[in-house]
Amino acid sequence: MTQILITGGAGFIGSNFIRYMIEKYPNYKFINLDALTYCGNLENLEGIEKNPNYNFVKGNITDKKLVDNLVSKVDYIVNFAAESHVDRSIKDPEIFIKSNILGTQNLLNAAKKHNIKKFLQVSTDEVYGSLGKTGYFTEETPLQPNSPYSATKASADLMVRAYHNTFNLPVNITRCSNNYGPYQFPEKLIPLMISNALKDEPLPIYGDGKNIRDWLHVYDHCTAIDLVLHEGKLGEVYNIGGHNEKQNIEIVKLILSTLNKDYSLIKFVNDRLGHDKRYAIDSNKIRTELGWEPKYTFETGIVETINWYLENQKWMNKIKSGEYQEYYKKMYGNT
Ligand code: NAD
Ligand code: TDX
Repeated sequence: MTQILITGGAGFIGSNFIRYMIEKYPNYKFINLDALTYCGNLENLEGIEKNPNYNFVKGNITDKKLVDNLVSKVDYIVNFAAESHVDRSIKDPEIFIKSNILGTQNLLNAAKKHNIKKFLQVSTDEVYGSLGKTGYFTEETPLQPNSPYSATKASADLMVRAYHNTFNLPVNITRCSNNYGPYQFPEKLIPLMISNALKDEPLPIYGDGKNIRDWLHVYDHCTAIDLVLHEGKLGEVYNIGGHNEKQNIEIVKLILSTLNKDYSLIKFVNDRLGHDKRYAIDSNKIRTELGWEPKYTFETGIVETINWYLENQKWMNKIKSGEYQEYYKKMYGNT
């Protein structure tokens, strides 16, 4: 029976991935290793805990003994575990170095020792840096990370590459654009804006709101990772993106109009330090080599997502009642 270790499975993308895989592969066993940091939330996996093919372990990917023990039991590793928020990395980069770089290296060591069939590193388009008005990130674009977050993700990618080239470790790296969808922590643009709009609170937009991100529904990210895990050529990098470039201001206006709220809720605030101007992914390689196609258009995905947050306000309110309030004050003051 195929056994997969999924790290960071209580976060946004990891929990969506577990839900997707457990239904698609009833003959696989899954171990979810997650430290349950501020954004790890077992409520993202409600219902899944009863599945006999699912096993949750609370622990840190930097824990050598624990990781060695878990990796000895599995065939595959999919590494989602990371500190994932750019703004937090600007305020306090150290934990990013520990979790994103040292944690990945610890997993790689265990993968090498136990002859894992494949190590899949879930990375990001942010490792490529920022684009001007034109052009796309391809897998050959040089790594030029600009934030502490993306610098740690790029470092981890380079370690994964090194373990492949030096030790012949079977690996893949996926680099995806911005995800949106259910169970996203409300520090990220889309859930933050939906949740503030629902409460008639100001919607803080950094700078002029004209920075561009390339948005992909989390479901389509999951199908791409599944494909790379099973069919990706060893040692290769695959970019994942849906050709959905939008300015932040367009997204925020769309959320407000879908919720029948007034644009006067928009509040322009100080820009993010080192704010990358534009991301856009060329996903030709995964489309032509592996036949991946996204299911969602942005127009259908965003409406479905807004409805999910409308129907799951209890989930959101619980998150926002904890340490989140301190974080919000620190980030946005009295916005
Ligand atoms: P998230 O912050 O929602 O979840 C991260 C999860 O990892 C949490 O459950 C957290 O508890 C866990 N975690 C953090 N540090 C850990 C550690 N040291 N040991 C064990 N568990 C730990 O993040 P996400 O948005 O779901 O992103 C998942 C992965 O995908 C990350 O590696 C991120 O860099 C990458 N990624 C995210 C996006 C995006 O748009 N969100 C896009 C491309 C790539
Ligand atoms: O309050 C806000 N106001 C605002 O204008 C927030 C939280 C964000 N923004 C802007 C900054 C970005 O231009 O919106 C854009 C998106 O911001 P985030 O949701 O923080 O995402 P981003 O910084 O683009 O990074 C995301 O995509 C790549 C994820 O957080 C990363 O984990 C992933 O690797």
